Amino acid sequence: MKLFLSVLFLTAAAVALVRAAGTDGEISFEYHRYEELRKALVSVWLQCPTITRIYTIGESFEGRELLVLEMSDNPGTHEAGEPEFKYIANMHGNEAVGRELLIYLAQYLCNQYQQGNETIIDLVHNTRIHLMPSMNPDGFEKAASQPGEIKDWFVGRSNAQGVDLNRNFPDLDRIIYINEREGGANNHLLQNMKKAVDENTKLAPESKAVIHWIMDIPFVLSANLHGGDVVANYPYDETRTGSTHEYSASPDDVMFKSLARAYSIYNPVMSDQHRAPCRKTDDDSSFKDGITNGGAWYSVPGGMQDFNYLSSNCFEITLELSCDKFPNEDTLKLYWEQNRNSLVNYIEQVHRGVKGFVRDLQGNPISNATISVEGIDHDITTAKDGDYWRLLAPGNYKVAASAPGYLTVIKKVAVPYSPATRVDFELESLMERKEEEREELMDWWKMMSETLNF
Ligand code: GEM
Ligand code: ZN
Repeated sequence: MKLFLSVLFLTAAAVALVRAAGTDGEISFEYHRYEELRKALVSVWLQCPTITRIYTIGESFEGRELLVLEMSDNPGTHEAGEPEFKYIANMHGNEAVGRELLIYLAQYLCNQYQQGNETIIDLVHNTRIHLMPSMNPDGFEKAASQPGEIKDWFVGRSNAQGVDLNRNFPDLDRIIYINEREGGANNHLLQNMKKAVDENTKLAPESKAVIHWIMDIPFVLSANLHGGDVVANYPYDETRTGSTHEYSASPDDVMFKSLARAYSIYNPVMSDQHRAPCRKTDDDSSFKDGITNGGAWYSVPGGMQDFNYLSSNCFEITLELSCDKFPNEDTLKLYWEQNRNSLVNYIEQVHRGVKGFVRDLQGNPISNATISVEGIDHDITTAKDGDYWRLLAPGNYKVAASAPGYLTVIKKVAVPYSPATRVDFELESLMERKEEEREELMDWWKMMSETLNF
């Protein structure tokens, strides 16, 4: 309600703003403080009302809204079979480039949609895209309030309670590493623990809000935008042994590399083999083609990236976009140009692998069915309408759909680079199977007794 009212209030102001600046269709490359960020999102909504929606997932410690701009041909609803994507920026409040890039991305997608760009129209029609420019608005205000153009390296990184949000997520890596050795779940490790999340006093409000968001929406793919280096970082972030640097492959290592590369390849700075490290003292030895495994770079326990992968169906990578965390305003246009194609191409990756529906023989959707791929020890599950998306690199796979009380079905699938291969499953209920067998037996007895004249 509060948001709705303030949106209405902002409407007039934003219309005036759009008209005054004559920015209809243009992007203004400047920093946006909290109020300006709100206005910028509202003006995208005003310009593209049929394909956008603004919502909030909660509040920061100091009460600022955690705003999201959604883009879809049907804003506000999950459409059966349509994958969901998210970008989150500025979880470290002092890392300002990602925050701005998501505002520009929203403006760009809206402009291109209106101008008839077929690629963007297809993307918006076939994907539900969520953009959260700032996960740590309090930290940003603190960083941005520093006088002068040169900002301190750390001021505003944490939230207003002093919590580093990228160390604040439940450390599911430790659980998965035990399960790998001793057996146990290989996905959705936080199942039935929503209450424990709510009661956990160590979780910052920003982390809590994002955890609920991840649990509530069937996200398929995501990226987390940071700054301070230039690389696309993929799971796992935490090393198995606890050592500081150690390649830490997830079961989806091949696909994660491909996803990270899909970002870096269109960013000329990120993919430059001869790029000098951001600082002479930096150890970039794990970087290749603009990508790195998280653990190989340095171990991060309690990060958001691995939390996505281990608690939900969502694959997330971490994008480091600039050597400076809070660069001069006049460089923002350059960062946009370096990242624009990467940002769009990365969203397109959500349409790879295998996708489809799991239903029973009557055609009813089976939600929470398990989709497993032979050789990859990480299952995903179906959403409410029985719809699923299993990101996979090109190759031949055996994909199984199973659910308690049903017979498992296995299918062989050839997966190209893209688009996703459609594979639907029809599962026979074990109850039905038993009933069928009983009827067959009865028929047989009837026939026998008739022939033998009992
Ligand atoms: C990082 S996150 C990205 C790097 N991940 C790993 N495993 N090295 C952090 O949270 O420390 C960097 C940043 O703050 O941007
Ligand atoms: Zn960061």
